[in-house]
Amino acid sequence: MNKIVSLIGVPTDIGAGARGASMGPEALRVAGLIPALQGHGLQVLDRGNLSGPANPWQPPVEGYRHLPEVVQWNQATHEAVYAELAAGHLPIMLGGDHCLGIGSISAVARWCREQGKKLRVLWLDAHADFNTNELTPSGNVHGMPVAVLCGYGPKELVEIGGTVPAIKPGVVRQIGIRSVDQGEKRFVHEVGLEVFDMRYIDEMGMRHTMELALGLMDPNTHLHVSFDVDFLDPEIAPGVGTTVPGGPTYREAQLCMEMIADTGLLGSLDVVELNPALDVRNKTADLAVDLIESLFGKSTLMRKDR
Ligand code: EXY
Ligand code: MN
Ligand code: MN
Ligand code: MN
Repeated sequence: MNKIVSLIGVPTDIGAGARGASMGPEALRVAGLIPALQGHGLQVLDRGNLSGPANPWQPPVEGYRHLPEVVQWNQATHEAVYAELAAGHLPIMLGGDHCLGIGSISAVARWCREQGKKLRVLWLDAHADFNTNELTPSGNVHGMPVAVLCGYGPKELVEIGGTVPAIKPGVVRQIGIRSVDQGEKRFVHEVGLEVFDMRYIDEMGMRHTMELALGLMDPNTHLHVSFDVDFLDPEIAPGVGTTVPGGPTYREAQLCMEMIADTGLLGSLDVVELNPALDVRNKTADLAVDLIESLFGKSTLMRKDR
C-alpha cells in the first residue's frame, strides 16, 4: 500500500441532473477525511480543488449536456491524476459528479500502460453509467463514463487519455447495480460488462460477490475504485442526486471496503456524487469518510491473522 495519498477536489456537477455535487469535496473535508486518513498512518497531501467552467444549466445538445464543459473538467482531472501517479502518490478524487471518472480512470489506465501494470476497475454504483448520446434518457454525462472509457462516446472525451479505448470492458467489475436504462442494458450485455447487480448480491451475498470481483488479480495489478455514493442504500446515504432504493446496507458496504483493503492493491480512488444540498447534517459525507477509512484498513488490526 502506498503511504502518501493526494486529495484532488473536483468540484463539479457539470455532468449531473441535479445541482450540488460541486460541494462534495468540501463536505468530505468537513467530515474529517484528512485526520481519518492520517489516523491510519497515511501521509495526506491535500492538493485543493481543481477549477473549471461553471455549470451553465442548459438542455442537451445532440444527446449531451454541457459537453464542452465536461471535456474541460475531465482534461484537468486527467492531468492532475496523472501527475500524482507519476509522483508515486495514491490519488483520491473528491467529487463532484461521476463524469470525472473519465478523466481519472483514463489517467490511471495511461499510467498502468506506461508502467506495464495490470488494471482492475471496481465500479461501485447503483447505475451502470454505460449510456451513449443515443441511449441516454437525460443527456447527463454522469450516466456515460464507463461507455466513454470503453471508447463509446464523443471523440473529445474518448481521446482524453491519448489511447482509444482508454480501457477494455474486461477490466471493469460493477457492483451494486440496480438502475439501468432499457437500451443501456442491451449495450451492457453486448460488450460483456461484468455486473454484480443487487439481485446477485441478494442471492450470493457480498462476500462471494467481492471474492469474484477481486479474483484473479496478480500482485502487479493497480486497483482503481470508483465509489459512487449512490451505491449505498438511500436510507443510510440520502445525500445523492439519484437515489435508488435497495442498495447495500451499512454492513455490506463495510465488508465490500474491507475486502478491497485486504488485497493491498488499492492504487487510486474516486468518491463521487455526494450532494451536500440533499444531505442531512452531513450524514452521507460522514458515512463516506467512515467507508473510506475501511478501504484503507480501518478494521485490519482487529483480525487475528494479521
Ligand atoms: N441512467 C440514468 C441516466 O443516464 O440519465 C441515470 C444516471 C445516473 C448516473 C449516476 C451517478 O451514477
Ligand atoms: Mn455513477
Ligand atoms: Mn450512480
Ligand atoms: Mn471516523
